[in-house]
Order: sequence, then C-alpha cells, then structure tokens
Amino acid sequence: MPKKTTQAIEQQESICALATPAGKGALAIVRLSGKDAHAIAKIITHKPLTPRKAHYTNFYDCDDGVIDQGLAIYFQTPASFTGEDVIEFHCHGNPLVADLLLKTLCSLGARLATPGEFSLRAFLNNKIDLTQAEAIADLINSTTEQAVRTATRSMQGAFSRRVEEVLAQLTQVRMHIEAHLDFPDEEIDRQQCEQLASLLRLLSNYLNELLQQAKLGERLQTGATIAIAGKPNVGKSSLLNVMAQSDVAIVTEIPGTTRDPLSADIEIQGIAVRLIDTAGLRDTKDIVEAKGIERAQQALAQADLILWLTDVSSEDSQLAPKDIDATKIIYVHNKIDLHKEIKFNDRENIYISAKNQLGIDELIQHLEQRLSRTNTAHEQADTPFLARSRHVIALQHALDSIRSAQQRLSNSLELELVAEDLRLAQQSLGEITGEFTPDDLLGKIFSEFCIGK
Ligand SMILES: Nc1nc2c(ncn2[C@@H]2O[C@H](COP(=O)(O)OP(=O)(O)OP(=O)(O)O)[C@@H](O)[C@H]2O)c(=O)[nH]1
Ligand SMILES: [Mg+2]
Repeated sequence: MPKKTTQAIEQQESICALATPAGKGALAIVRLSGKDAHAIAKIITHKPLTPRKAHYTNFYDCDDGVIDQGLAIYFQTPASFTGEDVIEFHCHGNPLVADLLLKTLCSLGARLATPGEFSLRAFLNNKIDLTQAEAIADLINSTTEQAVRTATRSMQGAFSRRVEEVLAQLTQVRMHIEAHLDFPDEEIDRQQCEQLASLLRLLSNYLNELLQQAKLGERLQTGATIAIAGKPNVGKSSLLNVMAQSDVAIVTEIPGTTRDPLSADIEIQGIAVRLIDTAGLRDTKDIVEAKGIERAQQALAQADLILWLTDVSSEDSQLAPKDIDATKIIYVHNKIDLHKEIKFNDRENIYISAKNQLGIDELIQHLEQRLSRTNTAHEQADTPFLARSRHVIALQHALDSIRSAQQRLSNSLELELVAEDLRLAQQSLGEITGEFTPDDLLGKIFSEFCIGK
C-alpha cells in the first residue's frame, strides 16, 4: 500500500474545529491546524504569535469587529499534536462565539475538519501510530476507571512498543532465513535449523502472551454483555433490578410480564457490563409474547454470559434448553427464601433470593471471576493496554503464521515457505501499528472519532 501518501494532498488545507463539547460552559477551545494556520491566526489576533506562549488577545472577525477575547496558543510545526502549525483559541464557552470564530477561520481559508482529521494528520505525520490514535478515541469513550488507565497506557505507546518488539525479533529470524535463501547451494545444517526452531518457539510464546493480554484489553474496551434468561416468573426482572440497584423492569406475579429485552449498565471489577433482562421462555400462542421470546433468543445468542435463572420452589424442569450455548451458562437458583433446604454455591450453581437480596454479592464475585478467566496468568496484574478486536484478529493471524512456519521447518525444511509465513506474520503485525493498513480501513477507523479530535 502506498504508505501514508494518498491523503497527503488533502493535508494541504488548514482545518479547524471546536475541540471542546458543544454547548455552554466557562470556556471553549477552537483548534486550527495546517500550513496557513499561523498566517490566519495573525489576522484573527492582529499580532504574530510566539510559539508556546499564551497570548491574551482579542479575536477579530474579517471586518475587524471583536468577537471575543481569550487566549491564543501557537504550537509550531513539528512540535504540535498534528505535526503541523497548530493554534488553539480559548474563547468563552458560548456556542455562538465558537461558531463566529469558526466562520471567520473558514472565510480566511481554513475549512471545517472531518471527524478524527486532527488525529489522522498526527498519524500521517508520524506523530503517533495507529494504536495510539485509536487509544485517544478509546480514552475519550472509556466508561470505567480501569479502561481510562489502560487507554492512557496504550496512548503512550505501551501496546505499540510490545508489537515493535515482536517485529524486531521477527526481522532477526527473517534475516537468518533470507541469508540461506540467497545461497541455495549451501545446505542448512542441523545446528542452524535448531537455532531457527528455538527462535521461532520464543517468538510464538511471546506472541501468544501478547494475544492473551490483547484479548483482556479488548474486553475492557468493549465491556461484556450478560443476559438473564429462564422460564416466566422465575424472578429475572427482580434480579435485574437488584443488580442495577434501580427499578428498571416491571415485576409482577403474572408469568409473561417482560416482553422487550431491557438493559441496565453496571460495572464489575472495572469492566463495563450491560445486563439484559429477557422475556421468559415458553411455548405461547400470544403473538406479542412470542415476539418477545424471539428477541430474547437473539439477545442470548449475542451475550457473553447467560444467567439461567430457576425457581427453587418450582417442580418444573430447571435445565436450560439445549440450543443455548452451554459454555456461556451460569445456573442461578432463585427464591431460596421459599426453600427450607440450604444449598451451597459451586462453579456452575449460585443460590440467591432476588426479592430478599440474598446471595447477590456472591453472584457478583462469581461473575468477576468468569469475566477475568482469560486472564489467569496475569490475574493480579493490571491489564497492560487497551486493545480492539482488529488488534486481536491481527495478532491471531500473526501467531497462526508463526506456528505454520514452525510446522514447515520441522517437517520439510522448505525454507521458501517458512520465509513466506514469516512475511505474512510481519504484515499482520504491521497492520496493528498502521504500517501496512489499507486506506479504507484507515478511513473507517478515523471516521469513528468525534469532530475536533
Ligand atoms: N419469594 C420470592 N419471590 C420472588 C423472588 N424473586 C422474585 N420473586 C417474585 O416472583 C414473581 C415474578 O418476578 P419477576 O421478577 O417479574 O419474574 P420474571 O422472571 O421477570 O417474570 P417474567 O417477566 O414474567 O418472565 C414476582 O411476584 C416477584 O416478587 C424471590 O427471591 N423470592
Ligand atoms: Mg420479567
């Protein structure tokens, strides 16, 4: 791919946008970036700006009318966020003031930035790599404290550095192999072969560890969905209300009360969790209830975990239907207040009373363990970085290629094919940092940013 060149033409224009949220506040910041930024700023402020100095100044429109007064700060290229000349105008936080300022900037030759365009320019100008750009968006969108901390680490390059380390090791191995390919007459001896095999083993172990951490980082970024399911009237909505600590759902003694899936957002050990209460599953002739059950089944298919709720006082079968993925199910037995016999929790069964709020803490603890199960090796440690599903996929592809290279090396010594596998692994890793990322993917990633970022 023509690395970082195709969008160079669009970079000629200066861009501007409101960097703070729209609406009223004490302050608003309008950001301007591009090669004409300083020239435009001089017209607005009626003075040249010294880099990195806060200038207290009037902001003038094109007819020399004063729009507002505030601070103008000039970040001279290349020492700025985008790598271009950047000016920040700190004005009063009235959307009309910011609008007037933006209109003036546009009439002086700038144009409004598209979503993520400042970060895209920072990426194209090598100020940040792709994972760092993504981490900025993730930091802004993080919904838990832990996600904020890990996004910050990714933004500061924690993830990219790890990927670069693997890439450096990979390059070493490739150099060894390419050297042999250049001299096809010289047979590779056993000792050299063992050396290569051991390098590949190290690489695949390291990559596997990185993949596991990325999976956990992804979970922090996307959060988890937990559905509450079961037969009608077992207490699903009551459980949702207890866990959400709010009367989200209607609870009645009439079976079939809940129709549409209902959700509540909670946090379990730093992970954002969306809890979904669903319609009780049963055969029904009621069209509305049947539609609700259809939606419940869709929600169950998409959930990461399912709390299959049962009523311990009922004689009915307590088993979840076979068509539900059993690996996602946790059996939660409700209404223990109606049952004399005391039962104890184990790995698959939790006993509670939603109505009397018994066993809820134990249920949450159990969920904590389930949600961080992928993390057994690092259970005590903080997640080192935030990741996205595209990172996890690329790491998996790289690992598959390395494993294939190991296989080929041990089977047949087909060095050309080993070299090709390693080239593919390198390409997958390069996609993560943005070295080999196709333009349409870049467009998609940056378009999900908000305007002004
Ligand atoms: N004794 C007792 N009753 C409970 C408990 N949990 C829920 N109930 C009662 O069981 C009835 C049904 O509760 P819901 O929470 O509406 O049950 P549901 O599973 O959402 O029912 P549908 O939406 O109809 O499928 C209500 O009368 C609740 O008060 C419990 O722990 N103990
Ligand atoms: Mg209900």
